[in-house]
Order: sequence, then C-alpha cells, then structure tokens
Amino acid sequence: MRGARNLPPSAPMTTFTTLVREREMETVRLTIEGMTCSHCQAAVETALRGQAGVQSATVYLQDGSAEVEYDPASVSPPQLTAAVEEEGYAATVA
Ligand SMILES: [Cu+2]
Repeated sequence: MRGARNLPPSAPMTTFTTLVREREMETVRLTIEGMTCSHCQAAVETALRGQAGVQSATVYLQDGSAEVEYDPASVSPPQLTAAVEEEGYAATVA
C-alpha cells in the first residue's frame, strides 16, 4: 500500500524515573523516665506530635519509651527529647 509509513525501528525505551519525592522518614526510639499514668503518656505523645516534622509518635507507658517517626530535614532527636523534657519527663535517645 502506497503511503504506508515506514516506521522507524523502535527507539530505545527511555527510562523515565518517576521521582516520587517520598520523604525520607526516620524512626527513633526514646527512653522516657517519669511517666506514671495514661495522662503522662498522653502528654508526652502530644508534645512529640506537636513538633514540626513528626509523622507519628507512639508512647509506651509500661516500657517508658517512645517510638517517633520523623522527617530528619525538619526535626532532630535532640529536639524531640527537649520537647519531652519540657513536659517534665527525662528523655534520652535509646
Ligand atoms: Cu501521669
């Protein structure tokens, strides 16, 4: 058939790297001293969750610990422990 296009051999596939800017979250475990009841637990959780860059914070009353998922570009573990200490509990990076 006249006019049929002569298609070029298929060009090598270009790999388009989809840059899903997934924030690189980090997790840190803190040791927290002084929590005695669920009120303490809630206070520490609120303090941690109130920090910019904190994605999630779970406080374990019985363990005296917390697990915090955070964006290292926004907040650092020393800032997290400082936030807990402002609530009146001793906190260290586990
Ligand atoms: Cu308490």
